[in-house]
Amino acid sequence: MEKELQVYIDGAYYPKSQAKISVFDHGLLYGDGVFEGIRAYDGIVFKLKEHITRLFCSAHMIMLEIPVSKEKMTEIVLETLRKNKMTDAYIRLVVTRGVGDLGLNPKKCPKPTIIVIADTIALHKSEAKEKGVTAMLSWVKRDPVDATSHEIKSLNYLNSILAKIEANISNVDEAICLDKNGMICEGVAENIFIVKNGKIYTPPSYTGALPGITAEEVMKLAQRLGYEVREKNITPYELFNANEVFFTGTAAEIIPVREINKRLIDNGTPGPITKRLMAEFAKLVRDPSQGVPI
Ligand code: PXG
Repeated sequence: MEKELQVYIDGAYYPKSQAKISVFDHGLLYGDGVFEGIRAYDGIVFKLKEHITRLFCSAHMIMLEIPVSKEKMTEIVLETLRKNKMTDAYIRLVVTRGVGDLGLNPKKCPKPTIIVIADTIALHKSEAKEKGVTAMLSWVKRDPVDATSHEIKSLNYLNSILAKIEANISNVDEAICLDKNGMICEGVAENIFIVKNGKIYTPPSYTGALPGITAEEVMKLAQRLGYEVREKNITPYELFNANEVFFTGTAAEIIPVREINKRLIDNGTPGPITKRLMAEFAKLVRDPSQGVPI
């Protein structure tokens, strides 16, 4: 039998089947906690420092004091990968408010729970990368920045899940959320970009989108390749009439979008700038200078 995954919980490792936390944990009872999704490629954890920084920023916003330092958290992630002898992995880092009572007051939770799972990544079907995915604008508006903003990578993902359910029941691959002003915001777990007349645009984070680490890297990459990249408000009209549309995210990497609400994006095949960025990004994630070695 294959050896079970070893999961880190609060200082100890448990086989996957034994990796359990209390039903009184406020991460479960109230979605009170923060997380990161990180990837390792060929023994290098891509942008680990950036992910750890974002985890601590999310925690700072919800006044959750992570009981270990950033250095220690980095070491826990690396150690979990070593324990599982993994060089290519999807890493889920979760910090919850911890165990409390049946009341939402976080004051009643003395000790946050830290969980690190290193698993294999379920890659998108290669068809998605070659042909692009279908998507729909969902009726679910992204929570604005003065609400439970997705700038915080919190355990509250119902906003995205509601949108994803609409995509599922409409038989499309992905959903796109608008902000409360009707501007394009982001996918359910991806940032979004459009290409128009050779220039690249993405919505600003004040639309309520998560400041994606992949998006940031793709913007820098595109600039290095000589493209103009701008953050700007994007209307549904501009989205439907873009030359190219693509999503970015840790799990998705770069995925072309071929159709939105039954409107083809250009001729419905991945465009040249998307394809070039995909090829260059595939090299970037394997560049040892872009991450931390396991
Ligand atoms: N927007 C949202 C709302 C996200 O949750 C992104 C954008 C892309 O951000 P990064 O930093 O990954 O480029 C995300 C990322 C999962 C999973 O298992 C979710 C994400 C990433 C990895 C895995 O659902 N969300």
